[in-house]
Amino acid sequence: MGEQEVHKRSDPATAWWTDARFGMFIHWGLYAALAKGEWVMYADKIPVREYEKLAGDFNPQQFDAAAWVQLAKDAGMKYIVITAKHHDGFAMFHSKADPFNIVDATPFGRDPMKELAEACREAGIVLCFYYSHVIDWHHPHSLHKEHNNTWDYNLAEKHFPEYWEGKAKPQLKELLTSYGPVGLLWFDTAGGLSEADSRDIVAFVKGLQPDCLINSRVSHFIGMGDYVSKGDNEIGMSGEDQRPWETPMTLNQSWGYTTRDQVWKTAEAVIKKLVNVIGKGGNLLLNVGPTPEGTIPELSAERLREVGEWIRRNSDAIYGTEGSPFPAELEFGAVTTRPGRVYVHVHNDKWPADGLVMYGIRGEVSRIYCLADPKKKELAFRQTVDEALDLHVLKVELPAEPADEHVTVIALEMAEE
Ligand code: H79
Repeated sequence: MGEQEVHKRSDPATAWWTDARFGMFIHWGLYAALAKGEWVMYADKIPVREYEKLAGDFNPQQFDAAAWVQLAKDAGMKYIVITAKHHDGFAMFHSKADPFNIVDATPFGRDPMKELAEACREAGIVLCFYYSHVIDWHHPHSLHKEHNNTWDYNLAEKHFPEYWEGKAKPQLKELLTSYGPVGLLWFDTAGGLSEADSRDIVAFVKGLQPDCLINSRVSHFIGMGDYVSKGDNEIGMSGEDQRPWETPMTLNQSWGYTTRDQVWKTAEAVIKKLVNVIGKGGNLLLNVGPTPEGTIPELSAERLREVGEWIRRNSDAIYGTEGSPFPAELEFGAVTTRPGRVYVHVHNDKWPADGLVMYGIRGEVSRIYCLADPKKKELAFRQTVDEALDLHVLKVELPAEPADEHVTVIALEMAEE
């Protein structure tokens, strides 16, 4: 681990982020124009000169930063991570380091990152940037372990420092000096990056913005970055990571805008994933793929708003909570906690109408109710202890029907010690 610090959940450096629990990932770039996802240039081996022509027609007139930020807010998300540059090498911000950017190369001519930074500041949402630091199919000298542009460029002629010093670092400097405080930098696919270059980029970022967090994908060397990025769509197991962690997840099965993939998660599925992740102590970063016109597809927006309505009824059980203290996964849902409270997130399709039974709650419980119930009507319960077996059992009488949609949170108030 070297000089890298190990952050715990309570660490002040990462506290804003671990408290946030839920963020919006946005994959938006030139690739949206082809509506085949963000890997289209690589998959179709589109020559750089051809791909550049997309910029000439890229004019997302309907882009409205305030509307995107409002959607994130409505969804109950506290931070936004947007692709400032994905693997195609196209900067979605005004870059002096490379004219292949949205301000200089398109008729649109606006800087969406600037507009988002302002909208986020006004709304109290933390803005964060995704930056593809190793893969860049546009630059002749970017060099990745496997996914290179080999149709335009000869691998043998690549001289990585020209990309690293000439584009990656200058653009990161632009992102860290022109848009106000950046909550975190989300790096991806570090395959082939040396340990020295990984350390170089971490030091470079921290030198410009010491409070900017960095995800673990900055490097393939274990332990780097301020928190662990799980694999794409991977949730993991309880207690698996010593450090704070985050699951990046798609709403359909793609990241960038596509018309080919129409398998969408329902609001119910998202809520269940969210409580699964936060019950294990992680964050969920949920992706949307805006259109070339600059809008977030309405189906995604509708589902996110429905998730947000559920979160608003249950916010006490989400923001600033810790994961479950119980080692085993609960078959009916998840648990989050905060001092003096235990929240049991029960999946409605597993509603135990004949009573909720919890093992291992040692403290004395004073009050139990459904969080979504505006009257917070108390539920009857009984605590028993078999001292010989050290078995603590809590049995709660539940209403016949769940009190909320999809997942019902049962709040346990603990008596003062
Ligand atoms: O930004 C999103 C992805 O584009 C990115 N990570 C998330 C957050 C990512 N980069 N690399 N990968 C994911 C893994 C690469 C998978 C591949 Fe493929 C399998 C590349 C080629 C075969 C997926 C399937 C992409 C093209 C076809």
